[in-house]
Amino acid sequence: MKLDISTINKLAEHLENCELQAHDTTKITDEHPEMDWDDAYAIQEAIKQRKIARGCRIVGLKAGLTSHAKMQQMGVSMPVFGFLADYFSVPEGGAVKLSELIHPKVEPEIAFVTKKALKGPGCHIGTVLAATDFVMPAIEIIDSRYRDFKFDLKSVIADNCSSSRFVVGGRARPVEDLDLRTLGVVMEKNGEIVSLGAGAAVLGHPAAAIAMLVNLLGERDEEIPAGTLILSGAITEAVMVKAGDSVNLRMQDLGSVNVRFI
Ligand code: OOG
Ligand code: MG
Repeated sequence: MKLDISTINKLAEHLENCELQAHDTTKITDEHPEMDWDDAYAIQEAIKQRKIARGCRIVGLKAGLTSHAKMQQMGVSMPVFGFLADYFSVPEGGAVKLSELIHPKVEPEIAFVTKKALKGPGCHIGTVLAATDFVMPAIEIIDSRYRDFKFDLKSVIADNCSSSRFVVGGRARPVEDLDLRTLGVVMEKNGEIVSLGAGAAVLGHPAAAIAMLVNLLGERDEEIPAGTLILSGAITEAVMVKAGDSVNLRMQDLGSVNVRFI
């Protein structure tokens, strides 16, 4: 760690205020180029603790930058993880208020819900599949607090990986009868196709993103409990949305999920 605890808390407060007040900021590594990976996750953790202290529940986890499409779009090269708070959850078919966000984008993702605890090291696709209760289609709404979505990995980790809202829906299905690699994904905005893909876009197999997350948390001696919702990361590039837009995500064998922006 390169930053002291008061700097970590100050940066957490700053980034969380940007989130809660929907205003953007310059990336924090501009002022703190010395910060390291542990500092970045410590800031994210401090944001989580601020929310818990205010009575928020943490309802899940997310992996991010797990596809080449996303890494290329954001100019970064390594997956990251963040947390999901209760108020991030939008009901299926629900409306997201743009006044609460800065510059949201939507991403098509496969959501996993676990039925057994997972702990690294050594977690692999097989462990993840054996511990998965069911998968569901998810639209993640990301909203980087950084101006123009311009950031580096440490800045985005500190900013809880741009987490902002998510919608899960469609059909919840156990993984036994699904090939998550060839699972086709079609996302439409206002009736026009804006992204197409298949599960394999995420690290070759979406369960590999969950395994990566489990192993990263294992380095901190943390386990993921049974019953956890985990977003495995965008299959395609994220797509900008504005007021009046309506987004539909269809996944092969998993039905569809919708969200509107007002
Ligand atoms: C970082 C979050 C990326 C994903 O699914 O890849 C992410 C960002 O692009 O702002 O959620
Ligand atoms: Mg995402």
